[in-house]
Amino acid sequence: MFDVAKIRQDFPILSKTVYGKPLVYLDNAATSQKPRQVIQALVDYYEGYNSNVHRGVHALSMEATQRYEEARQKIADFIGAGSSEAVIFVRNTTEAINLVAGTWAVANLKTGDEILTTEMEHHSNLVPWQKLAKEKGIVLRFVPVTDQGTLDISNLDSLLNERTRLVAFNHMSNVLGTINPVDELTRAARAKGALVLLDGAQSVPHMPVNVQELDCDFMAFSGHKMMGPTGIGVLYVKPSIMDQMEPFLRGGEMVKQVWLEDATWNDLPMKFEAGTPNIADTIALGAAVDYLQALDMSQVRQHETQITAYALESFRELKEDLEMYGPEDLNIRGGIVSFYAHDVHPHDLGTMLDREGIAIRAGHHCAMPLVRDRLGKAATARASFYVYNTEEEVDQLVEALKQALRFFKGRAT
Ligand code: C6P
Repeated sequence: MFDVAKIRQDFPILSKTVYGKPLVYLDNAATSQKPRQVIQALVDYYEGYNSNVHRGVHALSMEATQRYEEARQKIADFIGAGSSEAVIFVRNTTEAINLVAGTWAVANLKTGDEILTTEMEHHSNLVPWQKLAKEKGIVLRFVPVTDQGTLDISNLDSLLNERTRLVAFNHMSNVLGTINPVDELTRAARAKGALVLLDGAQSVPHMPVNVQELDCDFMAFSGHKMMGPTGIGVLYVKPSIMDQMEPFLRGGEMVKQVWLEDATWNDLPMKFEAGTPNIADTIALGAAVDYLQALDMSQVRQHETQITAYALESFRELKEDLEMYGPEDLNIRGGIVSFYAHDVHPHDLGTMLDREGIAIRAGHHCAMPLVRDRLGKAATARASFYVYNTEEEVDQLVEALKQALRFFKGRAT
């Protein structure tokens, strides 16, 4: 059974009060909270076997290396990568996508080639491609977003052609909560011989994800959104493609032989991990994966679907005052609820909710082309859920929203 009360006990921060009110943490799409098990993994490393990896012959280094590589294997298993060699450690989703843009794309794309992405991307999956487009004369195309907050894939034929080399899109939108149709997009990409990059920042923490079943070539995600520490992220690369990629950063660790004027590269995936890696946080991400595996990702998804259904239903009584975004169909909707109150700026709303101990995010969510240009708002408010959130917390959110709306409406008249 999915025992939320028991889960909550694993997260020390959830017993905190903010302005004298119990913390209601609804900013999980920005970063998740960390269970004791993850925090303890950090303490264990620093207190018990802190040392560098892949270098020493001493006991501490061997233990650190073993645990670091065990974490890689856990993560590979978690996303169904088939082999731990397919997992490259980076800082976060942003760095993972930059790695693909700076290596595979620089080497393989030429003037006139095209990249298809979407109007609902996080800046991380736009700005690296813009750089490439400007420097190499690559054409960017965008799948539009419907009024329901889904991708309009009805005109894929006109967006894809023989020059399309990459289709890069998010698995789940961080603004709309939309779970995108990977199958359709991947099939269409394959038909044109294009590779597929999935931004899994919002999907990997919240639902079962199997990169081989999804048939993507690259998948990027961040540890800090899935109960792991900040500063550790993952790039999955299909091994046949990684084999042909040049290194991203150069220096120690990623080399096999070095002469004064030349060098050869280390085995995969170390060829892509230059310098001393983020050892403690990698091992702690392994602990986060253990925690999620024990919960069972299908159960995680089911719990969040329930909370989202409850939130969408509860928000109905505010429908006169709010504009809501994202699909209603919970089969294609994750635990993200973005909204805009007609009478209150999202930042004012965020500040008022904060005074009630409720943490939401207000802003453009690093998706300006979607929020500003497609939704027509400078900012939205966003509540995002995780395994420890409860229906009572949704009630508290709705109650605080009502209060805030009453307050601002009173001032407006
Ligand atoms: N979205 C949010 O509040 P980093 O910052 O590299 O760990 O993750 C970037 C990123 C990439 N893609 C998607 C879909 C994301 O949601 C994010 C991070 C956070 O929505 C911070 S802006």
